[in-house]
Amino acid sequence: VPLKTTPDLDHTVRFSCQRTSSLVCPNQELCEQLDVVRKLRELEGEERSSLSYRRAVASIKSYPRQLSKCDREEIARLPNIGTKISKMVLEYLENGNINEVEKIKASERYNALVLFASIYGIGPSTARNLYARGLRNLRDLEAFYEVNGPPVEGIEGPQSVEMDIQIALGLRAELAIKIPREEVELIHRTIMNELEVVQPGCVSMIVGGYRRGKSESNDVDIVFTHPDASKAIGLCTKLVRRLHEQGMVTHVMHLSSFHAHNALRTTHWDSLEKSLTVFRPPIPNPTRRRVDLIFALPETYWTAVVGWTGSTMFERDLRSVAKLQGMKFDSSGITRRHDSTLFYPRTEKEVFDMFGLPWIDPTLRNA
Ligand code: DGT
Ligand code: MG
Repeated sequence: VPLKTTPDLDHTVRFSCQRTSSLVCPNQELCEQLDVVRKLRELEGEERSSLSYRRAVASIKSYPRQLSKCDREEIARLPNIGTKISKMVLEYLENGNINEVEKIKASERYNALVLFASIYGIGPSTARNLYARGLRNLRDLEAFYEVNGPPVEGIEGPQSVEMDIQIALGLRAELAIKIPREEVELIHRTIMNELEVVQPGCVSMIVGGYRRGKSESNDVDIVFTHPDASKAIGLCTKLVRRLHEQGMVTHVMHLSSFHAHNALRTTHWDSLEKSLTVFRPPIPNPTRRRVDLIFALPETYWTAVVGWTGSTMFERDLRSVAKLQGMKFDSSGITRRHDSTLFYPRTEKEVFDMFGLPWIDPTLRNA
């Protein structure tokens, strides 16, 4: 039975995990404009400033109706919006655009950094280094990383970040194509059929943007577990091997196994085993897709589901709320800081209850 969200959650509360944020909001274009500044600041390594814009955009995302230039007081009441950003908001409401945003969008540096950082493995600082070396476009990137065609298939996993980048760059044209919901579902069904062969009785959920209602995704994120913990361990590697044998997983971008979640408690293991793969759906003329497979132990399934449903801003605020309560939240569990007690919610709702948060439907976590 789907849980119902409190319809009128206060949009002026501080953290985005206490509010509802729909996929498309009444002030969508304004949010997209401010997000350009957020992105530039992030690419320039100005984390604090970037976070201010991210928070401001999230506040506007939760505002329930379209803002107009007469709404000065309403804007002043929105959380996380300071003088500078509120001026930009008013500029947009007066003129329909923001001068600073127009300048950023027209700049060669911004466009090159956005392009570079769109390649898996290239973060902001690498992007800036590449720009400083004089690289400007895709051809420059391909020449720099010596990419001339699709990468050799195999699941050994890259030995270096450069190899990650080479794979992502070699497959860029394919991986840039968005995945419609029906195909996300087909990929999920296909993988579950193969998993049933490897280990019967697993359960799973499609998470990420798909679960938040996006009509098209950049990748497919799936969280798995098995009710019997002893059967869940090591499954990720087995599944990836099987999918590779069936010709479906062509590359592994990153493979991590169990590692410590709480460094102070060596007895507890991060129960998330994950594999970031390139997947070729068994359909005519397939497009290769990025598929993230995340394996949790049964007791951490629900924190993994919450942690991988997103959005990134929602997750960030969930961690902040947890921290204010002396707790640590991440995808692999909830820990009380002072005595390292671990908590294992048995439903998704229990994760919210644990932090005194209202239930927010996944489709309203688009902060
Ligand atoms: P997209 O771009 O259409 O795939 O949109 P999303 O929202 O599915 O974005 P994605 O796939 O990058 O991430 C899904 C959520 O999973 C996101 O809210 C943050 C979380 N997530 C992504 N990568 C990691 C990771 O390495 N560790 C953990 N714990 N969470 C992650
Ligand atoms: Mg995703």
